[in-house]
Amino acid sequence: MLEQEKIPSLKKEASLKALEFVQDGMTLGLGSGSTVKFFIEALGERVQKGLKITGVPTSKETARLASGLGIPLLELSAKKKLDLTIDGADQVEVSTLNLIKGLGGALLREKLVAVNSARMLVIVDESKLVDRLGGKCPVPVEVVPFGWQTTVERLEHLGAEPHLRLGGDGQALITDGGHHIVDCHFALIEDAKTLALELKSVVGVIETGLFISIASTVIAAKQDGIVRLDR
Ligand code: A5P
Repeated sequence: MLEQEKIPSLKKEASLKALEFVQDGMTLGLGSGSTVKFFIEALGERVQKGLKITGVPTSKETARLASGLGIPLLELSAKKKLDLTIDGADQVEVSTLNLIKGLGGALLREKLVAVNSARMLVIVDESKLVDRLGGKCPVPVEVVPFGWQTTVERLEHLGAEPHLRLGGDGQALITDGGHHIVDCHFALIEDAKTLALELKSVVGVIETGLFISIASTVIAAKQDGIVRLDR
């Protein structure tokens, strides 16, 4: 049984392991979330000691953190092919390395940066590893604010139990891209690839938090050690 208080130190362990994948001269996609925060802090220390890398941030929050640590940054539009993206995940399906991402709200930029990278390295603690995606973890779906209520109805027709995500102010959350997020609850997802295509075809949907065949490697920190999974 994984105790909640052990999770931060496992996130940090996975992050430090990810540093081993970083080489001088690389352009790195910098993910978002509490796990990657540990990675970016450690990367910042290496940069201050002379490591030469450039980062492409996946959120305004990551950009703020990384630039504050002296990590040189570029926009994705300035560097279309990245060497490696390092990011967290909300769920990792162990048999496929398909992911659910976006509980932190940055899924659109995270996916754009990941698919423009030669490799995507995912860092997680063991609580994120699952046999099947879905269940208690919703699939975040980024939608256009215009007429979002109608998009929600179309999502319901796909079998989702959708909930508009609210921000701290109780209003609909606005993403870095100016959109809303609808958290779609499903039972365990039998065929994540098909569901991703179906969700993507809904009018009003911009992107989904289902990352299918994108992750190359997962580093999972478990209480009894670190596990590496490759696709
Ligand atoms: C951000 O939008 C998400 O995709 C995060 O990568 C994901 O939620 C993992 O976050 P934590 O590392 O905070 O669990």
